[in-house]
Formats: sequence, structure tokens, C-alpha cells
Amino acid sequence: MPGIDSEKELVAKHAAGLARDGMIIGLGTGSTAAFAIAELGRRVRTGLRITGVASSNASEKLAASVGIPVLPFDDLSRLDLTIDGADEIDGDLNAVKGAGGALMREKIIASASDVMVAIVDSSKVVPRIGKAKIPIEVLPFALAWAEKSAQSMGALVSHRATPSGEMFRTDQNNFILDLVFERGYDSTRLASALDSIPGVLEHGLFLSEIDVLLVGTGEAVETRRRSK
Ligand code: A5P
Repeated sequence: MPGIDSEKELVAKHAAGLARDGMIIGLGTGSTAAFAIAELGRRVRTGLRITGVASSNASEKLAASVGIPVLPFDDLSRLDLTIDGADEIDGDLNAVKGAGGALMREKIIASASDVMVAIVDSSKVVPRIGKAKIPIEVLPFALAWAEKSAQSMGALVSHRATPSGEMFRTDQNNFILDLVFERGYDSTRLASALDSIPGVLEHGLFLSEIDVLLVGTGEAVETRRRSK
């Protein structure tokens, strides 16, 4: 959709403008984050000095291709800023993420960042999260157990697959189950219930990580900040 794509590009460029010399910046995953990585690369090529930390192999490859130096996260304990997309987000900055399969590393770098900025087009903003499928990253050993556990919480569960029909594997070689709660859910309770299933390594509910939301709406960028 041309309108949506131009909103993604607009908001991504706006977010890239937050980068300052010396910053360590978390690079998100997905089409909106890709616009931000491209713009950060353009700025690096004209003198901006930043280091990127990638939330996925795809983002790492993209960052390298546009000239952003990338460090592995292993040796780092904090980041200055993370810029990442979302699949669904509400006015309280509660979000569902992980449609691109990178939720685990996305949540780690978001949590480690002084400031986490979510960038979305206007179609992603909802009055209250609840419609988007919630992905969970599951250790292959625990697949059937995690599926049964999620079903017992009322979820309709589907196995994430590749376009060719194979089981999707994350960059950590785990599986993804996508959960739908037809009767809705209490996000805080659900997050804590999912956190408590052994073998579920991460879930796509981001309830506290996002500090700032930037929304591309037509030709403008709206800013919302988490209320303290
Ligand atoms: C990646 O795992 C997700 O969390 C993305 O941030 C999300 O899917 C947004 O993707 P788009 O920017 O392509 O809509």
C-alpha cells in the first residue's frame, strides 16, 4: 500500500534523526525498521558515528550493507536507543511484536535500551491491543507442551510456517507458535502466564519496554510518550 509505505518511511526517517554521535543503537526488524536502518546508514555515510546492535540476522545484514558498524550484543550491557516497529500498539504504549519472528532479541535490546522508540504507520494503532496474533518463541524440545499449555489458557494456536510450508525457525533455531485469544485477554495477566511456561523463551507482548511511540499519519509524525 503506497500510503502505508510512505507513512513507514516518514516515521522511520524521523526516528533516525534521534541518533547522535557515539550512540549504541538497537536496530529493529521488519519493513518499518528497515527504512530506519537505511536512513541511519545514509547519515553514517555523511559523518554520523554510531554503532548498531541488530535484533535479527536480516537487520544485521541490512545494516552492514548500508555501512553501519554492528557489534554483537554479548559484550554489551546497555544501549542508548532502540528503534523498532510493532504489529499492534495502543495509546498506553502496550504493543504486540514478533510478526517478523525476532521478538526475543527485540525484547532484549528494548529492555537494555535507555530509550526504546516504536515506529509505526497509522494502521498499527488500536484503542487497546487484542487482535494481533501473539507469537511465542518455543524451545523445540518443548513444542507440544507449550502448545498444550497455551491452549489451556484459551488460545487458538498455530505453528508459524515458512512460505514453503516448513516450520519457521527463529535466528536462535527455535519455533514460533502464534496465539489468538478470540475472547480477548488481560495483557498483564497473560504476559505473566506466558512467562511462567517452561520452554517458552519469550512472548510478543511488550507492556513496559516502549518509551516513545512515533506514528506516521499521512504527512505528519505524531509523538506519544509513556506516562510516568
Ligand atoms: C518483528 O519481529 C516485529 O516485531 C516487527 O517489529 C513487526 O512485525 C513490524 O513489522 P513491519 O514494520 O514490517 O510492519
